[in-house]
Formats: sequence, structure tokens, C-alpha cells
Amino acid sequence: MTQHKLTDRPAWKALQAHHRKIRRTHLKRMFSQDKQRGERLVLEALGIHLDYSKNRITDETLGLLFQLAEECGLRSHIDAMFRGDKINRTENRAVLHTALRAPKGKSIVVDGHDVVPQVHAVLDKMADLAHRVRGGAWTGHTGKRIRNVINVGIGGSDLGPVMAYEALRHYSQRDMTFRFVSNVDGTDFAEAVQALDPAETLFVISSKTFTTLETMTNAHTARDWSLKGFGGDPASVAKHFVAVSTNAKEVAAFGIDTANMFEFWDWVGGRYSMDSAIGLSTMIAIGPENFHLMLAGFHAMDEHFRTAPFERNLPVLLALLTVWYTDFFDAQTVAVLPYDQYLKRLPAYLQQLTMESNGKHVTLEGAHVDYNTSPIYWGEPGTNGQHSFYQLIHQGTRLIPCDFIAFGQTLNPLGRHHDILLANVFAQSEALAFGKTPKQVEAEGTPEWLVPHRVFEGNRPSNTIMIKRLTPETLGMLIALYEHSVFTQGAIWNIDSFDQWGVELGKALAQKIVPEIESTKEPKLKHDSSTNNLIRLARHLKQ
Ligand code: G6Q
Repeated sequence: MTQHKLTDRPAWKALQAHHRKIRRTHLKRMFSQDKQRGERLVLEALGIHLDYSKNRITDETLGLLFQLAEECGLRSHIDAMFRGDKINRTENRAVLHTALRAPKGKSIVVDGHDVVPQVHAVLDKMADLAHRVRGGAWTGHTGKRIRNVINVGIGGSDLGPVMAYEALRHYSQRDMTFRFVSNVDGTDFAEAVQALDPAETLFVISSKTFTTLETMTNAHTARDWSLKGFGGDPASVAKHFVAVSTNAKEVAAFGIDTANMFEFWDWVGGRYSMDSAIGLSTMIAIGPENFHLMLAGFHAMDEHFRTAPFERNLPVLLALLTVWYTDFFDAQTVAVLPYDQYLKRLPAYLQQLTMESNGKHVTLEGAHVDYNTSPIYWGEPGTNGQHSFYQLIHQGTRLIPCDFIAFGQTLNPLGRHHDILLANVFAQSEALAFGKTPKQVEAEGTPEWLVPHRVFEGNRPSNTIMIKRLTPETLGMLIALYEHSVFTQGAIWNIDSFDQWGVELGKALAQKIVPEIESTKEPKLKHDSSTNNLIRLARHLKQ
């Protein structure tokens, strides 16, 4: 079968021509020509309000983008993922994070097995542990109640749990402490256990493979720290360590009873695993009921993505806008700007989700792409960012599409805080879109020489995502919205969004250098001269 090149598709070519036509059209003009634009270019689904009117698009742009999605076979890509086809071709795996939130009774068959009952069996086992830890029935080796839970994991086995814990902290059990250790830098572990009592501390060792260097190093350090608290009694491990993994053999070899192991499967990618047993720390923090509400939110968005026509489909729309800026305006980045302090780790989480998935340079067939793939995602919560990097978004030389995320109600009503917060979101997107002309600046009495510095060109695009309230359910919807947007982008770009060979490379390289740094005898170094020299310097600085 000959694969059509993306850049040869009729819709792509039409978009190029269309871009040439409208690339200078100002949002100000688009709004003045269509008085209803701000009410028209809005998509409301599942209680999520997406205002996409402040994008540099016309109805024709949208029509062509939807046509591109059709030409790329997006519908059949979606069906293949939900069906459990092995769409992660380079690893020959199904991609079924959607099965993690499928309700009981649904059936999704992978390699002849219905996976939904397995998913629910693990969820039930997690709930049992979570109830016992939260209620105090699960006690430590000396009979003390568990007060501290530390998740040890990295990448996909860390970013989801940290983000979800921070996002849902309001719903968490407040008399417990939750910490997360990821970095192999010993500082991360040392600070995480500061002032904690081993007798009250449960470690959740989260690793799909159970071989990741950082996690295994931290896990061994955790075991030493814990054992020290019990005079080295190995029987204590069963009370203070549980594992989340796909690798029972390695879990047993580490010394964790596999009865305390929570399973997941190779069809769950690391960065898509926060709904699997990798979410154990989240479930202990917020309780099984809230965890299930979060899963229900994910599932609602899955169903929306699977069934809504593209024109009314939130993830599809968000994705196509990203393709529009990335491939036609040559925008290099997307800023994600949540106006909610609880979402402070969302940008970091999305960086992995988006860039590890779509940071690819070859098509599924292995041909070098001749278009841009994933933009760089970055961001910080508002209003903090306004006092630093927003300067560049407003007046710099680059086009940075922004996603503003805001909630109608705050979880912490305090005087005027929330009104002021929301006023800031709206003011920012307004200023970015419409700017300030030299005339307006002059009218403010600005001296002539200063005018150019105070001019805002505007025409800087943004989406505003508004949701009534941050809850486990709406968090689930929001994350699934981005997951499926990433999927859609990958389908358009014809890349494997589910492998991560770049990450695998790093895992292998460091393993080679560790013994060269540690060896007591001068090692024979066979790297390039720079790497050799750095290794020698590190050995020297140790003394
Ligand atoms: C995720 C990536 C990566 C992975 C970590 C941890 O998609 O593959 O971030 O999650 O490297 O891997 P383990 O869970 O196997 O320790």
C-alpha cells in the first residue's frame, strides 16, 4: 500500500495557500467583521467551555483542518486505538490507556483476553490497600499507623502521580504526608525523608520495568533507610514497601512480596499510566471514591473523543489548532497557562505527554518527515508567569499560542482573590489578541520616543478553557483532553506517538559510564575526548 505523504495531501496544499492569504489578517479585524465571533467559535462539551475565537482562523481554515483530519484517516486511527490494535508499531503493542477507565462490564480484548476484568481486579486491590492505609488498619512493622506515603518512580511513573496529587490536594487526606522521589540525585531522597519516622512510612516503588536505574537506586536507598529504623529486620519490608510494576520477577528479587505488588500491563505506556496502579499514591491520597470519579472523568472524555463529530470534538479541535500553528505558522512552542495553583505541575506533566509522544522525526514507515512535529510545551501557573516570561509572549519576536485554563469557582474562597485571578486570565488573552496601537499609546500621553516600546502588536492567539470547578472528575477530563489531542496530532503527522527510543537511549548510555566513575583503578576510557575528560575530572573532584 502506498502511504500518502502528508505534504502532498490536497487539504495540506490548500492550507498552505490559505495560510498565505490570511497570515497577516489581524484578530481585531476578524472580530470586527463578525460581531458574534466570541460566541460562535466556542465549543461546549462535558461542562468544558473551549473559547477558540482568539485564534488566527476563519471558517475556511477550520473546514480545511477538518478535511485534513479526514484525509489522514483520523476516524479509523481512533477506532484502531479503542479496539486495541497494535498501533504502537515499533514496540508491537496495543495502546489501551482508555481501557484503564472503562467501566465494569465493558469488554476490550487484547491477544484473546478481555482486559477490563483485570483492570477492575487491580483497582479493587488498590482500593483495599488505600482503605486500610487511610483508615489505619494497615500498620507498620512496630504497629504504628502509616502517616507518610512516598512514591518512588521517574518519568511516567512519577509525573502523573505528582501532578494528580498536587491537583487534587484539596481532596486528600490531610493528616497524611505524600512525597515523591524521582531524581537519582541523592538530594531528592534525602529531602523527601527529612523528619519522617520509618515506622510510619510506606514506600510505593513504581516502575513498569522495575529495572530503571534511578528508581532502583532510590528504592535500594529507601530500603536501607527503612531497615535501619527497625534494626535491620527484613520482616519489616512487607509492611513498608509495596510495588507497582509489570515485572513480578524483579519485584520478588528486590524482596517485595508479590502479594503487595499491583500489576499493570505492557499496553499501558508510562506517560499514559496515571490511571493504572501507578496511581496508587493518588488513590491513597484522595480515596478510592474520588479516584473512581477521576476515572469517570477520563472515560467521559474518551467517549466524547470517540463519538463526537470532529467539528464538535474538543481534543480534535485543540489538536488541529496546534497543527495549524506548528506547521503553517512555524510556531515552535505552546504555552500552557493554568490559572489555578493546584495545577502547578500540569505543565511539567504535559511536557512529557506531548513531547515524548510526538517528538519524532520519522513517519510510521520510517521516512524522515518534511514538516514540524511536536511543538515544545511549557508553562507556569498564572498569575505568576505574568510577572516574568509573559513579556516575551506579548512583545517578543516569536508566535506563542497559549492555552489558558481557568475555573469558574475556586476551592478556596478568600475575599476577592478569585475575581482578581479570573480578571487576569481574561485581560491577558484580550491584550494578546488585540494589542495596543501607537495611536492608543500616544493618546495616553506617552512621549513620542517611548511609543514604540509601549506598542503591543497583538494578533497573538490563545485558547481559553473554562471549567466550573476543579474536581477529580474534571481533572480526568482535562488530562484526557490533552491525551487525545496528542493522539490526533500524531495521527495527522503519521508518527508513532507511543514509543520513546530517545528515552531508552539515555537509560543505556549512563549504565556504561557509572563503572568508569566508580572504578578504583584508572579506567580505560574509549569515549570522545570531551567525555573522557569529563569523566577524569569527576574522578579527580571526588577526592
Ligand atoms: C514514559 C517513558 C518514561 C518511563 C520512565 C520510567 O512513557 O517511557 O518516562 O515512564 O522511564 O520507567 P519505569 O516505569 O519502567 O521505571
